[in-house]
Amino acid sequence: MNNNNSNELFERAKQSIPGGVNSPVRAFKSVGGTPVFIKSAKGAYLLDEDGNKYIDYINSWGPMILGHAYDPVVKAIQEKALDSTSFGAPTLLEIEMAELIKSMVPNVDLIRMVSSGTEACMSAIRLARGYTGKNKIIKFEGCYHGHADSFLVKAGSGVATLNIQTMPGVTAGVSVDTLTAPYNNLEAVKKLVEENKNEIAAVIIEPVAGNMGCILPQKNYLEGLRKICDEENIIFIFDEVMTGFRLSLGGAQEKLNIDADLVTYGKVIGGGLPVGAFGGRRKIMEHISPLGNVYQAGTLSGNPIAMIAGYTMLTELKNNPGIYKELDEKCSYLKKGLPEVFNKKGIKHRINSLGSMISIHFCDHDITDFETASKADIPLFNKFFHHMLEHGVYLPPSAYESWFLSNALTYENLDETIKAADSFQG
Ligand code: HOZ
Repeated sequence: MNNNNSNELFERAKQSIPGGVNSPVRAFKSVGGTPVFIKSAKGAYLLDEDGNKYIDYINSWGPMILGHAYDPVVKAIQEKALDSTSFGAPTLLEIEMAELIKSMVPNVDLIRMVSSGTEACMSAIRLARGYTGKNKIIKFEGCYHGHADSFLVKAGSGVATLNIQTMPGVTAGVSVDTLTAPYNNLEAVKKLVEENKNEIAAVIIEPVAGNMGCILPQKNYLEGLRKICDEENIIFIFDEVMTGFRLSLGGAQEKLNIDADLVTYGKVIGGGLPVGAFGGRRKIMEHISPLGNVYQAGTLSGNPIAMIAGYTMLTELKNNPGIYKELDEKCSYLKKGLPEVFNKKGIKHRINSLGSMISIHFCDHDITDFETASKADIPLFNKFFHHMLEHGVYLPPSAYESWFLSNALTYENLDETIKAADSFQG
């Protein structure tokens, strides 16, 4: 595979951009080698600057549920851009977007648009603190809620990928208010709540974790957290940046049949443009300015181009809910096919998946939290990543990320993927 152009571009990028990338995971630092520079994408495929074509399992880390450059979304963006790209003033489209989301997520009464998942989670935490009058939060080891200071404690995604243990730039004063517990361990949360009686404002969780690979909540775990939050006047926040509108129309809340108090969204609701949002019950959300005094703002919040992209994609999903079954079936096909080839070679592995989120850990133990994920064979994953890339399959360049399927994937693509894995010697 020729990578001359990507290699040259990476060298050039490093002269002007820190590490040559605008987000650390992209740099291939943990898997090694040089990142491929993407020129364009259509449907299930990415095309790089050297003309190599890849089946895409990142899909912009979630949003491309319908595949890249999905015609109705592209057309809507093109048309909307003719009316100007930003106003910094209210629009009809923002109301339509909020109404659309409310129609899909019943426990959202009010929703505020922002420009990223980081902003959404950061604002939800501020709101929880403002609403409860308490300071501390509980997050889970290996969960990633964006790069706001409060969340960079035992975080997943790039923080885990790059094995960053201490975080220069985040003050001890901030970190002290972030308590952490292992994922899927209810007892640890009970203990933290007990030790910090009447001090916990919020519990924030990825209801299906996607930043330490894909990890599912065990039976009654989220229900147990829900109960603790109810008993202790703690705001239960679901970070649905990845799962929202991906696992089902109503996201993880619907798929797992459990309600959070606040829910945060990200890239998915922008259809690939920079968008985030946080929402929930009116009694909590009405504490946000200008209704209340919890301040939160943004010139580009509700940006018309981002809104039309998201609105168009969410409308497609709402009008074609059968897409979720198709995605589930495609993911199940992969989940069945990959073990067949690994088992033939005696490659020990675990595959976790739900809906269209899936990941592989090379190990002989179940993956239920960050500790079990980090005990998997990371060097073997890195080798697998490069093998698949060489064979035209683009996976997340880290064992600590979920893969995301798009419905543009055909069964032929899935067979090609399984065939590529079949030639991996371990
Ligand atoms: N885990 C991140 C998505 N939630 C990866 C994307 C990034 O950090 O660039």
